[in-house]
Formats: sequence, C-alpha cells, structure tokens
Amino acid sequence: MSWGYKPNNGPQKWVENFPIADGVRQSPIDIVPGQASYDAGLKPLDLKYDPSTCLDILNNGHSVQVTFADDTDSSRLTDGPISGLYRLKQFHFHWGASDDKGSEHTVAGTKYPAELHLVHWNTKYASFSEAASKPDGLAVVGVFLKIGGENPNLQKLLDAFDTIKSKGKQTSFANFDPSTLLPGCLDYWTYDGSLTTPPLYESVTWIVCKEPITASSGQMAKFRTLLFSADGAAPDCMKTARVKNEDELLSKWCSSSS
Ligand code: B30
Ligand code: ZN
Repeated sequence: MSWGYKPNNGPQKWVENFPIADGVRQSPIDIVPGQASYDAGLKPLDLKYDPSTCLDILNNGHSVQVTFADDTDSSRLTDGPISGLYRLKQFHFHWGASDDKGSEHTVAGTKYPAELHLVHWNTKYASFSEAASKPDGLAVVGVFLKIGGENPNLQKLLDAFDTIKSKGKQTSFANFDPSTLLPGCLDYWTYDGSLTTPPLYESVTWIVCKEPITASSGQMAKFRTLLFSADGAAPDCMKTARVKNEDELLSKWCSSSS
C-alpha cells in the first residue's frame, strides 16, 4: 500500500517505510512568532520567475502540482536565508476537508485552510533528484491561504481542475507567473526542516511567508473536488491536511476506561 492521508497509510504510519519520520529536523512545525529569534543578518528573498518556464498541471494522487522547466536559471530563488542559486521545480498545495484546517505549518496553533509550497533545488547539485536528499538541497517557500476575497490569480489554476480531477491526469499549463501567488510583503520565518511527505528527507530550508494570501470559500471548495483516486476507482476527495494535533491526540492520549 502506498502512503496517503488515511488512518491506515497516513502520517502516523509513514515511519514504517520512512524511518526518518522520527528524525530531528522533521516538518511541518508550529511556528510561535514570539519564540522566533530575530536575525539581522537575514537578507530579503530575491525571487525571479519566468512565466515561460511553466509547463503543466498534474494531479499526482496526493496533491495538485504545477511543474516548471528547470534546465536553466530563469526561474530561481536567491538570498533570503540561502546561499547560492536554487531553481524552481514545482509548486503544489495542501488543504483540508473544511476551511478550519488544511495548512501544514501552523502559527501559534492557528491552522490556515491551505498552504502553497514553491519547491526549489540548489544548483550546486546536478538535478532536483540529486539535491532532494542533501541537507542544503532544497528551499521551499510556504505561503498560507486564508479565507477572504476571491483570488483571480489562483482562479487561473482552479479553472484547470476539471481537466485533472482524478489521479494521474495532467494538462498543459503555459505562461503562468507563480509570483502572482505571493503576498505583497515577503517577510518570512525560516528554519531547517524536511519534506512534509514521503520520502521525508531532511533537506529543506523552509521559508514561510508571514503574510497570507486570500482565497474565497468557494475557491477552497474547488480544491476539494480533486480526487485521490484514479478514473474507474471509487471517487475519494483529496484533502491533504496532516492535522498534526489530531494525529497526536489519536496516538498519544490514553484513557483510564473504555
Ligand atoms: S513539500 O514541499 O515538503 N510538501 C516532495 C517535494 C516537496 C515536498 C514534499 C515532497 C517530493 O519531491 N517528493 C518526491 C517526489 N514525488 C513526486 C512529487 O513531486 O510529488 C514522488 C512521489 O510522490 O512518489 Cu509525490
Ligand atoms: Zn508541500
């Protein structure tokens, strides 16, 4: 059985096939702003994205992912907490079954309805797959989505969802500028962490934007029309929240009676 988000294959079970799940720099985490230390040496992020590197949009069975050509430096991240140049490989989202949960990171316990991840790899390595397991291999920019006005830039993606409803479906997605999904202010929190899904490599410099972007409740509902399941199988709506606290409650709480 492959990994997923159900009780029988979800985050609490991942350790059985991916022992690094018990590692020391696992993501996501709860970010407690008052406990973060101010680092005057941190530079502003320098993100440059070329819309012509945008290739396609894919339902990979655990998220919706937009993939970029990464054979040149045209779409890249520099500065911020990282050194060197990291190329954009893909972005994807995590969301919940309802608007009260869905983000992976939380801010002082607050869950957002969704979280966008822009995944970049360090060009000191030869490729994404080589970088993915290295301690300084990846830099992921996380952006929270909160409920607010309809987001026209997000809508361009959502309009493609009917075509990629089930697992394995893919369609071309040309000329999309991912910087249109970034908040106006690029202030961030950063820490050394991991991939939040298998293979859970401890290879990610996390850069989590403090300012969320907005999506309407109707737009959030559109995410939940995507399916984990392939065509022909029983439809199974995709919701990819780890819901960390609930997982922990399930596994750690004991009762003195049944
Ligand atoms: S995340 O940003 O920490 N959520 C991967 C990339 C970013 C994150 C998590 C995982 C990743 O590259 N996983 C391995 C590659 N995947 C393909 C993929 O791009 O999404 C292979 C796979 O499962 O078997 Cu999924
Ligand atoms: Zn992610």
